[in-house]
Amino acid sequence: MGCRLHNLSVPSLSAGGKSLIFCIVSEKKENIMYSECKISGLCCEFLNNPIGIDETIPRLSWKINDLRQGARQTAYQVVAASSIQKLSAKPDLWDSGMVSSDQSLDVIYGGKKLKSRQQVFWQVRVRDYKGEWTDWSERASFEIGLLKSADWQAEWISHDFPKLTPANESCPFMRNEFEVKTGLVKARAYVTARGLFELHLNGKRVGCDHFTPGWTDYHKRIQYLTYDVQSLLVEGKNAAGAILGTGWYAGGLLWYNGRHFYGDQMSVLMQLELEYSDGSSQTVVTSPDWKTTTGPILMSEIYHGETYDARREMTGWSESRFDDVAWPKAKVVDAPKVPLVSIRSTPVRKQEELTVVGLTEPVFGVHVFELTQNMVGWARIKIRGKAGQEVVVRYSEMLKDDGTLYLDNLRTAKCTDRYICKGDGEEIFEPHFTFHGFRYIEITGLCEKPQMADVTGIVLHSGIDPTGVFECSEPLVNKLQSCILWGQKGNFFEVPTDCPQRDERLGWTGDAQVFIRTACFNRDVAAFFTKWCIDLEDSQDEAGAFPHVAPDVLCNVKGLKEEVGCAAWADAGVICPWTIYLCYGDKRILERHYKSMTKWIEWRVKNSKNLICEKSIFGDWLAIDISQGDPGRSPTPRDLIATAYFAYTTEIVSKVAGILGHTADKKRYCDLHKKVKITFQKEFISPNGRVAGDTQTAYLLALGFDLVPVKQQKHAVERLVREIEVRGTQLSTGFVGTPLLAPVLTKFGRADLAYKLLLTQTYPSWIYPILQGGTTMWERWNSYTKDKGFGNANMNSFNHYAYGAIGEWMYNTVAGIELDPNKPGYKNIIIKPQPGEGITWARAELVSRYGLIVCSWKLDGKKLSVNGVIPPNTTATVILPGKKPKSIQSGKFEFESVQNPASLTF
Ligand code: RAM
Repeated sequence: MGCRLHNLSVPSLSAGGKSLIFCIVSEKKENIMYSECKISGLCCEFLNNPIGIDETIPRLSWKINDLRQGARQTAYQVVAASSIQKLSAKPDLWDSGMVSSDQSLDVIYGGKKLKSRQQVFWQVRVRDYKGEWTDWSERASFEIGLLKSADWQAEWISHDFPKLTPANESCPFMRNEFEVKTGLVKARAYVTARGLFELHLNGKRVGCDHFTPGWTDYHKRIQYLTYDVQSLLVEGKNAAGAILGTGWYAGGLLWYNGRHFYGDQMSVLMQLELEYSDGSSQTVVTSPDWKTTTGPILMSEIYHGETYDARREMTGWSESRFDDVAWPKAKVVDAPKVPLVSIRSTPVRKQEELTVVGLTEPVFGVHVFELTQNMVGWARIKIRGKAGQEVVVRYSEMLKDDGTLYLDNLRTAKCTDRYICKGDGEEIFEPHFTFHGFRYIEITGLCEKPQMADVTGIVLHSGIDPTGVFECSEPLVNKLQSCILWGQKGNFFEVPTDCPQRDERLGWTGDAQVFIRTACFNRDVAAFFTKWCIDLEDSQDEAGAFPHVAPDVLCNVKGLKEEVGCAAWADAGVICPWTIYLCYGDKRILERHYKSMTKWIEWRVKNSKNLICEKSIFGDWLAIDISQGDPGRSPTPRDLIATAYFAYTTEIVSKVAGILGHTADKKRYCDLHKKVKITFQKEFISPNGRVAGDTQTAYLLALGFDLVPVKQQKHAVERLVREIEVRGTQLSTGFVGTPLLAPVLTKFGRADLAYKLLLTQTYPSWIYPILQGGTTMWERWNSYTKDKGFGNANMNSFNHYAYGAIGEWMYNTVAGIELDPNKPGYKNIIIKPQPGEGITWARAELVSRYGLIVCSWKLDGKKLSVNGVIPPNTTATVILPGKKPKSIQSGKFEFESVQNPASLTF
């Protein structure tokens, strides 16, 4: 339990601003004042002391805290036992012995076979670079969940009232009572639902997770959660209760008012396992003995909001001695035919609170509250009203000129909460199974004037801990970083979504693959993407094509099923696991998805004509020069986009084959990559370096994916530069080209131009939306302009992270922290800041899995000073303008180089 609401404010983005990492690290009580050498941060499968995991050969990781220059691990020893006592006395599960190795991440558990419910306590000690052993670390633990279907004795139960219809959308409440004997020593609740669930025990909500059991393709797998509930139980009579919501399973999904995508009846499964000091055990399960009814939640839908009638509250409904005589019995329903799997990532939780900074009444009785920030979650509202009085709460990201809510971009999503007062003095309302994307909250139906303090913005998103800070001398770029981060927070909601406000909120594959590198800088998304890569693989069709969204809910939409395999979107199936491997050093994600990656490449081979691919449904989505207003009709030839991506992902798969030791495959994909590259060159590149289409995106793909022959590169770069300059130094790219702009210009010696584009303030640019009032990334460069108003409402999200993919370049080029693909997970770090005109200092921090990396530079005339920190057990290669690359050991570093920044050469 013990959830804390993190009230993290955005760090002050000035040179002297407080480091966000410092706040986070100290909040987690990690020892950042390193002593000689200590071990901390023990985790298992990216999670701290997880319970209920289903990896039977889990991997263990730790961090080494050692301030000494060159500190590193030279050996380790891990011990594991089935109890704390045995861990100290004689570990009965595993003793790795002394292993001479610097591996501190993902050490594979090599002890006795683990079975369902097995609890494992473990510790590690390491030998430092001076040959001295540390003390044993603090103890950590992990616990296996229910591995076999036979482990489940509980039955799936449902409500006994008519199936969900628009007329009956009430959320079922379910309950039962049970006895707990004396001497309870352990209690676990294993729980899941078809729909969303809230579990209650003795009047208290279990855990602090929301939107559980999360979103997977429920036709393929359903996640369950495990909670330690010992502290919620009492000796004697106890009660358990569950509330169910429709969620993604049975609620509205997509823009045509589709419902019941996976099923039309919600159901819950709960198994409470109790262990006593005398060695006995007891299991409490959902069964036909449970009772069910409807309560105050008359409707709660992800897109549409919640209607809550407080008069119907049933005080004490999940406590013992509650009178449920009038409640009908629950009914047992068929168990799903798909596996139940343990949740793999940290669920959605309340993460921050935002206070109201403005309150207006643009129309009599219509109260509009303003937050500082466009956000995702809901509003907590204090209300005083008469019994039966209905208060209506609506949400919007923007206001119209008259100060009322701009709702057009929500399309069919109603995003409306209704609260019917019980008339009991001050009442506090927060919805249950809905979320909204908003900066403004409108309340009507109040009988007295509200106060600003009556409303609070509750920010919800998946558990993705902060890892990155970026700041520099240009406040507008710092604001851009803040917009990117809020775009990530708002859209990392169970799956990486495209937008959190309208009737969509889907796991668009293209958006995710262009943003994933940036996401990995800002936040710890290892577990989040480990889970979503499974969703991706689940969504792959038999033939090997990946769809536009995962979980794939577009497959039933007329015409869309045939569209699978779209370049840059479907390629997420290769790029996402690969990026997680690079950023976190996780080889298992490659092993797990290797087959699916190769299947995708083979699909391309089969569906190409002489290795030219054509499938690029969305083109360079939302590029500037789109014809006939169709966002997919960009002037960059579609076959060029598709063939470029074919080459790119084939090359990645050839590398993966090599890493995994599949020698024959490696050869096959290396050869295939060469052939596709030659085909691309013949088909799309003229002898003088002109790339078909002559668009920025065409050059960016060709140069960025290394498809241009060396002798033509100079010409291709010149044409790319010309294309940018003839527009008055402006970009024309869409979702496909934009992420490549700054990296490609930098790679080919034109970082100066990348800086110019970054700092451009006119349309189209990253800064332009900020000058129009943006606090998040927008779907279009001109989603709103002060002179022309709102863009096409049909597709106009004010919280859309795709263009935020520039964040990767801000971290790795402006600030200078980059990974080394040959030593992934930042085992070797590339420190390569590339200052450019207009910025005089920059600084980034990144909490890698090895520890904190810092790189900070400032320019003083021609003098460039760079300093920072490399974590223990890693090395770095420092590459500074005009200097030879230098290898350094862990610890602090400081360098100077004298160079004219306008002519920086690397
Ligand atoms: C829209 C969204 C999404 C994009 C697709 C093609 O619905 O903008 O981001 O990937 O279209």
